[in-house]
Amino acid sequence: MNQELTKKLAPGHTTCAGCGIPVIVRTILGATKDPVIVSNATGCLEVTTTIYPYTAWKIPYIHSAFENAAATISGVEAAQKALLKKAKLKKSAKGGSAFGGKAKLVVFGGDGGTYDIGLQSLSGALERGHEFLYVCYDNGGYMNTGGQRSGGTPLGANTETEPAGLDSFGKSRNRKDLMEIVKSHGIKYLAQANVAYPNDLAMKAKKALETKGPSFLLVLQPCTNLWKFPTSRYVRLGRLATETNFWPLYEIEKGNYVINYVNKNPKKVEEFLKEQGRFKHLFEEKNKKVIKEIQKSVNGNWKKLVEMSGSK
Ligand SMILES: Cc1ncc(C[n+]2csc(CCOP(=O)(O)OP(=O)(O)O)c2C)c(N)n1
Repeated sequence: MNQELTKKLAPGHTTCAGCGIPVIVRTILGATKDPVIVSNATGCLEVTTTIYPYTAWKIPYIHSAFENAAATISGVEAAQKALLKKAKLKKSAKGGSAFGGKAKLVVFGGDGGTYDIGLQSLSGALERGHEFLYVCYDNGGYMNTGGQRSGGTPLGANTETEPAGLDSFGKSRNRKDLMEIVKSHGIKYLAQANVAYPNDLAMKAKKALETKGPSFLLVLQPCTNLWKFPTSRYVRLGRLATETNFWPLYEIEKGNYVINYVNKNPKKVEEFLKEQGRFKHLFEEKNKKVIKEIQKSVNGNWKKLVEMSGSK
């Protein structure tokens, strides 16, 4: 494996075959040459990289509880500021030494840890204006514990806690609009990305890591376990999410919206749904109205985004 890529997160982890979480972490951390300190909420990334007595992390790493990963990094930032003030830390560290100079501070959390359980600590850290990057890798469910629904699970998905059956078509509500929630804190940079577009993700990571103050990235991470598709379709499926406008790529920089991938002829959302076992039941006659509902919401969200970005 390319040594540059594995400088911060080693290959010796235990994520599922075909999981994109390590790609997300390496792409984002690869966007800076500065030292980095990571705070990680409990979840798939944490359990697969820190199996006692081993660790796949080659940089300072703090496993935080589910609800306080952003509070942990707030403390690290305050400590770093104090050390800089006392001249016990250099403003920049040549050669990437972990403790020699000012580090970039990054949080990783899953959608359960971000949309739901850690939202209060994220909100507090954003509002206080700490300088850090928060990354939510969104696989649409609480995966480390077997696939419960989260505030990020899409309408109609079959999950362990809102299963599809005789009287249920799966998740009964739309996803929370996490980007708008984060935006409302008035931070300078946030963006929605997708692991299937790594160059776009790297560009956004660089901007986010150079932002003075808090920044935020919401990254789609197709989960072979929950979404139920063959690993060989991983990139294809990720791209379908964007090609159907289900998961648009966009940035909000100082309040200005920029769409990074414009579909002249977007595919129908059905194309994305039909590839996944978690939406299989929607193709039964009695549930087809839910597909229409999803398409309606995708169209509405896209229209809003286009209006916000001022493009046609
Ligand atoms: C307060 C609290 N509630 C529940 C748990 C149990 N728990 C640990 S990891 C996890 C799922 C994490 O889901 P998510 O944040 O989406 O990350 P993923 O596992 O999908 O990477 C749960 C429910 C916990 N550790 N702490």
